Amino acid sequence: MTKEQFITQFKKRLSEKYAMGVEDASPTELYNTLGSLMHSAYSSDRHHTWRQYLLNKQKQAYYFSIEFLPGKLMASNLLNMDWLETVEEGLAELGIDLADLTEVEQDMALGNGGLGRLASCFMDSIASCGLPGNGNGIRYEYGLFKQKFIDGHQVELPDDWLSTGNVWEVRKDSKAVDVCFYGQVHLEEDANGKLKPVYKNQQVLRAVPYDTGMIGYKNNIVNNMRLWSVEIPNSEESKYRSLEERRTIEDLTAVLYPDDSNAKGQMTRLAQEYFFVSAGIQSIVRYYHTLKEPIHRIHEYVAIHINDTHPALCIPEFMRIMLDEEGMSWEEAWAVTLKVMSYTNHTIMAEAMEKWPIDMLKQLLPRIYQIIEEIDRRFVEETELKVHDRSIIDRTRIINHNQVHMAHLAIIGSHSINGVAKLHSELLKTVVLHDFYSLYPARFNNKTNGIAERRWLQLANRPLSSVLDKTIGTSWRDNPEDLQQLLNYQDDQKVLNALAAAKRQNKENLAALIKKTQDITVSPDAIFDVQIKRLHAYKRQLLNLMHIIKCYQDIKNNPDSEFYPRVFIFGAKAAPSYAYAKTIIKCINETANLVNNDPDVKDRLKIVFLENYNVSLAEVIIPAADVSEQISLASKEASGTSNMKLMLNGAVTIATLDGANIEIRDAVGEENINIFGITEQEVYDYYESNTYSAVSYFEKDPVIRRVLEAFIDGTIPNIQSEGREVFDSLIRYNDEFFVLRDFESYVKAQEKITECYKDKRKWQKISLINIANAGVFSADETVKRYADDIWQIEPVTEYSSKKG
Ligand code: T68
Repeated sequence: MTKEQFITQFKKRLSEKYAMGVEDASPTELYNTLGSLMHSAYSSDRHHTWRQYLLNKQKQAYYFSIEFLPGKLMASNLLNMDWLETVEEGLAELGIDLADLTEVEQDMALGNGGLGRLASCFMDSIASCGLPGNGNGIRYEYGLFKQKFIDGHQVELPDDWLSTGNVWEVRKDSKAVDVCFYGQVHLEEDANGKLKPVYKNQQVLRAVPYDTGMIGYKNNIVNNMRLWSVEIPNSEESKYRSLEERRTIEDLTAVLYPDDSNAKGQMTRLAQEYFFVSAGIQSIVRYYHTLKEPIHRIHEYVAIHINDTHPALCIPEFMRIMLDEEGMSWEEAWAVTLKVMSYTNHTIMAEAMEKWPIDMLKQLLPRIYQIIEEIDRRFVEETELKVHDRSIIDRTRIINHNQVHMAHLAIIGSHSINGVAKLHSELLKTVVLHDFYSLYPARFNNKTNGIAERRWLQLANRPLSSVLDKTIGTSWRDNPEDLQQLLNYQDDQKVLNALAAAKRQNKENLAALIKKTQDITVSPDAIFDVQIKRLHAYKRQLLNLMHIIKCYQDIKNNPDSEFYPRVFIFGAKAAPSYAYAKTIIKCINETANLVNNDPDVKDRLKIVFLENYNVSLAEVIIPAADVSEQISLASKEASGTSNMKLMLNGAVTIATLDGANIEIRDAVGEENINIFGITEQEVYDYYESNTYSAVSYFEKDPVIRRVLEAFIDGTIPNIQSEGREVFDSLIRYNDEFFVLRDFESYVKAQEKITECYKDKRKWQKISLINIANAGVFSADETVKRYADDIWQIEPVTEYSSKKG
């Protein structure tokens, strides 16, 4: 498409849609016009992709995830369609700035953090690699809450993201399916002597799919992300007489549970899980039948991926359909289920491991519960023959202590179980899932996470992208590993200066946003030190805050001493019922108030906690970061992905040896990253010996004492109860995440960073080395490994007649 063609089509579409010319149209109208033009353009590719998969009878993967976090889609769709430049120039000619239109789009925030964003990076990469893979999830009417700070406290407001419409989705009424809950079930013999379930008093709900095209990068492939929404089926209308009754049904897909630490709203959450699982699997099986292949070969055409345990009901639901609807024997059904299913674990935190009370599962999903019971019974029977020590059965079976263990179900029913970084996958084998590893060693594997480098570099950081193009050519845009070529320029002052200038531009951009949204003035000359991730005790935002307080106290004690200016930037949401996380937010905000307004500080220290951290904000923060804070307690962060995004954008990492930080260190070399803190082995040694004493650090280290006293002695105003809570968590409750243990080495690593930053040339070189080595973390590579090792799917080749 030429620029002229675009302009003509754009004006025509605007006139058809709104009966208007460009001069009269609002940004929203212009945005909708462009969106609808794009949608029409990629729809034929989408149809074509689908036809190819069908005609080739291509094996397809389905990524089941209770969260997707795509952010905004306009710019990334334009990039992947190869329209970006043409559209930008065409719009400019009409006096329109594309950036003003993308402002209109609301973030699609159907996830909490890493897990949901990973799912969306994978969607982009799967399509971009030409792989037949689709997403399956829930179309929440409200996204993750909008975060506001009132008096320093987090307040949650609804995120009504659909209020302005959604140009990318297509409602597919013809593909709706019924999903059943509650009632009673018993088995009866049919005419052939087979046992069949007979149901009474079921609640039938309608699952309606909304499909969003997942556009591959310049390859004309468009896959599908299918999100399900609940409705009351026509046949059931008469049952729900009051608005209130209807509302309880419709609430099923209303909100995303932002909570992974607390058991509130359990029944709805469980119903949500079954709802999207059942709808997704029914639609897959229905599609499979159009291929006219025998049902016992379904694993040759379908791979289902269980993203964390939330979709683990895929296993009994798939069994149900194979048994009750396809008439398979248990053995046949189990054999195909195992081959179809695979599972990724994203956490070692025990409290995030899902368990459901038996009574609840039985009541909500009686048939599914029967099937889980039988899976459990057979697992016990089979395992008894394999092991000497019976206690392993108690630790691994699905149903135990009145609860159903979803991770156990996912592991027992999947042929592949992977962790998300090398260390994490090792810990799964040796500690967290060790019993399962001893039973099924061949199922365990690692797939280190990756990021969509198109979004996180090409789109988010155009100044850097243009320096890269000029220095190493443009091949890195297709093949991020080519960023390695930048290593040839590590001593080239001109290139280093150009990189520094790009960083400067991004910092000015962020500084402007900080001024606009928080009314805080920050200088781009300062070090921009960034910690962006969900707020959680194990991620240790508190360690960061303690270091900031130490810096503040140093300045106060010695106001004329030299202190290199730093801006500490936070972005984080706390789960609404996670009180401690909210306490930390309050403490950071009140410290910010104190420090930012203290004349003694003379602007050398600034603290900015950006409200409502989300994908769009990340796209502004990450390119501007100098320092990347990856400071979780070793062993606790499964992988992390902001660590990869920040490195790709030239930030220098300060990190513990946790998650993918270890692989980042291996990629850049010890001297180009700042490692501190105890190792995962030391953490486990402490657990074993029970010798950690937080209070001893408080007693023997005057710096720690001074910092902690600031929480309770009024130094930081307005945190009477919060400051006490933090103090107690460390001293009274012995500092669960070893913050005091790591404090001294963290401070030293921070001092090293400041010294290094002062040596501009050295810093720029380290930054370059980080960019150059970030290519290995491309999600394209990650999904190719999933495709080869787990899903056994292949990229499309035009109408190959592989399967006749
Ligand atoms: C994250 N997990 C990991 N979970 O914490 C992070 N959990 O290390 C990793 O990089 C990322 O997954 C991708 O693998 C999550 O984000 C959740 O958000 C979550 C939500 C509900 C329940 C449990």
